[in-house]
Order: sequence, then C-alpha cells, then structure tokens
Amino acid sequence: MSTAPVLLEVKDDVAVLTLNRPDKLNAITVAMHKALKAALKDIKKAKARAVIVTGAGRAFCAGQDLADPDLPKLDPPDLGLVLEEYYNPFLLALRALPVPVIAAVNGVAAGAGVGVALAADITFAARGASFIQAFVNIAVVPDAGNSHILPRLIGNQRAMGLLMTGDPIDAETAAQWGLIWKAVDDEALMDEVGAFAARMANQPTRILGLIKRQVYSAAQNGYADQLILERQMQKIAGLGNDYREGIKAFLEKRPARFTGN
Ligand code: LHQ
Repeated sequence: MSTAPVLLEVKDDVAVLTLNRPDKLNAITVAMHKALKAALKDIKKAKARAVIVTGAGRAFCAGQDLADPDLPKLDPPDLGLVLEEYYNPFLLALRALPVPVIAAVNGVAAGAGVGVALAADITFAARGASFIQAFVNIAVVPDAGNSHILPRLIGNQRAMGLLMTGDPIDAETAAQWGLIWKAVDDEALMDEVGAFAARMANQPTRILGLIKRQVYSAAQNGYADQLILERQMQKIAGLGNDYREGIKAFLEKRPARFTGN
C-alpha cells in the first residue's frame, strides 16, 4: 500500500481522490496539502468528468493534524497562516472544479475534515460515519468553510449547537438535517458512490459546472441578480453540443448521449 498522503486514480472519466494517512485517521498535514494541490492539477489534466473524495481506512478525515511538525511555527502562533496558505486555496480550488465533486464519507469526519466533506457538491456518508465540529474542543474557531456552510444547510440553531458543543452527529441525522445528500450502508458506500459518479460522468458536464456556479452564487445574490445570472448561463447552455443532442434525443424518443461539451 502506498504511503503517499493522497492517492489519485482516474478511470472511465471518474477521478477518485483518497486521503491516505489511515493510521492518523487521514489528519491533514502540510505534506497532504501539497499532494492535494498537485492532485487537483492532475484531475484537470485528465479531464475527469466527476471526482470522488474519500478516506483510506476507518476514517474520512480527522481535520488538521494537531501534531504536524510542518505547521508554521511562530511565537505567538498565527493559525490563520495555515488557512491562508493551504486550506483556503485548496477548498476554493475544489469548489471551482467545473465537474461534480462527490464526497464518500467512509468514517469519522472532524474539524476541517467536515469542511472537506461539505465542500463537495454532493456528500454521501456511510451509516457508521460521524461528523464532529471538533474545533471548540481544542479552543479554535470553525474553519475550512464550516461557519459558512453549516448555517446555510441546517440553519443557525443546529449549526450553533454543533459548533458550540463539539458533539458528534451520525450520518443518518446528518442526512435528516440536510447536511448531506444520503446515508448508505457501510459496505455499500463505495459501490453506490461509484455508480453515482459514473452516472454524473455521463451527464452534460459543462451544464453541471454551470449549475455549480449558479448554486454557489445564489448564496450571495438576491433574486433579481440570480435571474440575470440564469439568463447569462442559459445563453451559454444553448450554445452547447449537449443541448443540441438533448433536444434531438428527446424528439427521437431515445436517451441522450452527452459528451460533456
Ligand atoms: C490524530 C488526529 C489529528 C493528529 C486522530 N491530528 N493525530 C486547527 C488548528 C490549526 C489550524 C488550522 O485549522 C484547524 C482545523 C481543525 O481541523 S481543528 C480540529 C482538529 N481535529 C480534531 O480535534 C480531532 C482530533 N481527533 C479526535 O478527536 C479523535 O481522534 C476522533 C474523534 C476523530 C476519532 O477518535 P478514535 O476513533 O477514538 O481514534 P483515536 O483518537 O484513537 O485516533 C487514532 C489515531 O489517529 C491516534 O494516533 P495513535 O498514534 O495514538 O494511534 C490519534 O492521535 C490520531 N489522530 N486525529 N487531528
């Protein structure tokens, strides 16, 4: 088994990005950040049409590696630096991938690990997985996008409760609350996510990229601005080969064969 902090496999247009420090529950080090940055470049080069993010072993990701000797050592410390230099660019780049990113949360996700799971466009979790806003337990504030995403997905009350207690919730509760798309049986997780990603890879990829931009812009836009954005994007959609194929397939009463363009 490779000891690289991140594994990447691209097959049939689907990239699988695996956080790979199973002994440390895939806690994120500076070395892992560097590998993630390289992996995102490789995913773009490979022109993958869907991306799965998962963890090796029994955990998804335990967040920041609290023992990482490479964490910037400053006296007094500036924990913001590791966010500025590593987490924020990585999460923005992940969100900006113009293809669907699907998280397969195979076990516990804590702190920034939840941020990675929720930066995906669609998050599946194994029933045995849990989500822990662990920040408060070590007296730091939420980061990795958690303070943005949580209130939007589950509302202020539940967000406050999770962030202020650091208590875990299981995958079923996360799904009921709308934090994730779906909880699935542990042993079925990778098959189900693989099938979903394969389906996504046959969708009109450029349209999925535009849907991402629409949905993420909606967090900032008012209704009128969003209508303008929809108008701009529908123009782009209408110029695509997949649009022509979609209409043709409908009129010919057959499934569309989208190429992603
Ligand atoms: C770990 C970690 C870990 C290192 C498990 N680090 N080794 C923070 C600060 C700075 C700047 C940037 O932003 C952040 C953001 C954050 O992410 S803050 C939140 C950081 N994460 C945590 O506080 C979670 C810490 N981990 C835990 O609470 C537990 O490990 C959980 C609840 C995740 C799992 O518990 P168990 O299933 O009982 O496993 P374990 O605790 O026995 O862990 C297994 C091994 O993994 C163990 O190593 P060892 O050598 O003793 O076997 C842990 O030390 C190691 N590990 N998380 N974050």
